[in-house]
Amino acid sequence: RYSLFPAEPRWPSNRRDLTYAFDPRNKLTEEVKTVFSRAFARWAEVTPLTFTRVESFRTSDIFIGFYSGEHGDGEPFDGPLRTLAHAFSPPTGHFHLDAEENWIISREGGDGVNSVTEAIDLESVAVHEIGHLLGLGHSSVEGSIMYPTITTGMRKVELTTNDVEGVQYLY
Ligand code: TQI
Ligand code: CA
Ligand code: ZN
Ligand code: ZN
Repeated sequence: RYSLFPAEPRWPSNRRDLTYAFDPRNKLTEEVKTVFSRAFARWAEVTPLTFTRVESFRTSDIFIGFYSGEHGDGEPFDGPLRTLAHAFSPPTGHFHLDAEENWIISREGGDGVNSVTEAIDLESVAVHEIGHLLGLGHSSVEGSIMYPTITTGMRKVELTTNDVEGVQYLY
């Protein structure tokens, strides 16, 4: 079953068209940014929410950035593996990723095998963290996006019925 945060925080009904921006200090490539837009699109498809990329970091609703170690919110990253990313519950919008992971972008329809040591699939983590950004906690359903396990190198990006039920309860 899906879970929510205790107070069931969610984006309010007058904020259904959300914007997101990338920390300009990261200088991300268009390829990396596209991975996030694909991840947002998966949640937009099953909710009344829309997600639009904007250039202006700070005035957006959702703030995405890659950081190393302590980065100002008291939840330091820890180098390769263990903590990969964190996202805060609504309506905060902070979505941080550990810059020291071996992030990979895997192909649609790929065989899930790759040669990068301890690779972490960026889109899989993005889809999971966006679930947290929208107010979902962890799910007990194995194989769901919000199930709290990911296998290195593996791509898991399709929302399951249980993920959809959780987000549709909120929105
Ligand atoms: N980061 C944890 C996570 O996103 C942070 C966290 C721990 C958390 N407990 C929480 C967030 C409870 C909200 C509520 O789950 S992580 C996965 C996993 C992580 C973990 O870096 O450990 C993914 C990031 F476990 F699901 F695979 C992404 Cl996909
Ligand atoms: Ca880490
Ligand atoms: Zn952080
Ligand atoms: Zn999680």
